[in-house]
Amino acid sequence: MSLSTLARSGSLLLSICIPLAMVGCQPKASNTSLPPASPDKPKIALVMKSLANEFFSTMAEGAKQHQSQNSPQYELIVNGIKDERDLARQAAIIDEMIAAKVQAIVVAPADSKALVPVLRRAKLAGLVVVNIDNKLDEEILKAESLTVPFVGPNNRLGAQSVGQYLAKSLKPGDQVAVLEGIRTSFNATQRRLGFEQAMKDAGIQIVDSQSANWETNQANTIAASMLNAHPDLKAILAANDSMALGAMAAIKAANKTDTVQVVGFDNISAAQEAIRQGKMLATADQHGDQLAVYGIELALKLLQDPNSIPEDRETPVDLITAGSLPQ
Ligand code: ALL
Repeated sequence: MSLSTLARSGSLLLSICIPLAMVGCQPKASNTSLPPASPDKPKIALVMKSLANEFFSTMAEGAKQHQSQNSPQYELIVNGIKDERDLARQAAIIDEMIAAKVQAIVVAPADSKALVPVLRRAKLAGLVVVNIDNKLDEEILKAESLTVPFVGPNNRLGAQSVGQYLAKSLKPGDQVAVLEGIRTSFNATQRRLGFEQAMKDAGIQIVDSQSANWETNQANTIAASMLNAHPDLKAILAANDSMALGAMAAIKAANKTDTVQVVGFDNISAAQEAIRQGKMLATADQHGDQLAVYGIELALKLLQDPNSIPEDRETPVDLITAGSLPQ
C-alpha cells in the first residue's frame, strides 16, 4: 500500500492518526487533530520506522484492522518516520506521544541503543512500553534498570534458514557478499550472524559484508561496487528485501542475472514477485501484519493488569521460496 493511501485511509478512521512527519499531524496536547480523549478507553501509540518500507505499512494495516475489530477496547495512533536513520524524529514522536498522554507505546526502535533514554522517559511518565520487531539493547536496559518486554522473531534463525536454502544451490568455496541493516540495530546484527553461520556451515566464503542501512538505493550502490570488486560473486544475502531489490537492480545492470543469486528478509510484495519470476531465490516472512498486533495485545494486557509480569514473546518467522508462494 502506498504512503498516500495509508495516510488517506488513516485520516478517515476516528482513532487513527497517520505519520506525523509526513502529513503534519502533530499530536501535541494542544492539537485538535488527535482523537478526543476518552476517559475509559486507553490510547495506544504504535511507533514504527520508515513507512516508505512496505514492511511497516503492512504492519500499520494489521494494527488498524485489529483496532477496528476491537474498537471498544482501545484507540490507536499510528506513527512512522520517513528515513530509516532518522532516530531524532522517532525519539521526538515518542516525546509527543508522552505529551499527548497516551497510555501505552508499542515501538519498533530504529536503533537498539539510542531510543532507550526517551523510552525511559515514557516509563517514568507511567506509560506501558512494549518493544516490537527490533530488540532494545539488553545491557543498556539493565544499566538503566528498565524492563521492557520484547515481541518479535528470532532473526538469527530466520536469516540462517534463508542462508541454508541458498547454500543448497552453491558449492563449498563459492564467494558471496552480505548487505547488512543498520549496525546498531539488534535485528540487523542477528541476521548477519544467521547468514554467517549458514555460509560457514556450508563452507561458503563471505568476501564482503557492508551495511546499506536497510535502504534500496544504498544497497544498489554498494552491490554494484561489490560485483565490480568480486567478479566471481555467486550470491548477495540482504538483511531485508528493500536492500535485496537494490542488489537485484545492480546485478541486472552488471548483466549478471544468470550467475548471481539474491536472498532477502521480510516477504514484501516486490520480493514475492521477484521470487515467482526467478530473480530472487528466497526471503523470510516475519508476519509484519501481526507483529504490532501481538505488541498491542501485550500492551492491553499490561494496562488491564499493571501487576502482571511482562514476558517476551517470540513470534513466527518462515522461509519463503518459489515453492511456498501461491502462483
Ligand atoms: C527491521 C524490520 C525489517 C525492515 C527493517 C527496515 O526492523 O524487521 O526487516 O525491513 O527494519 O527498517
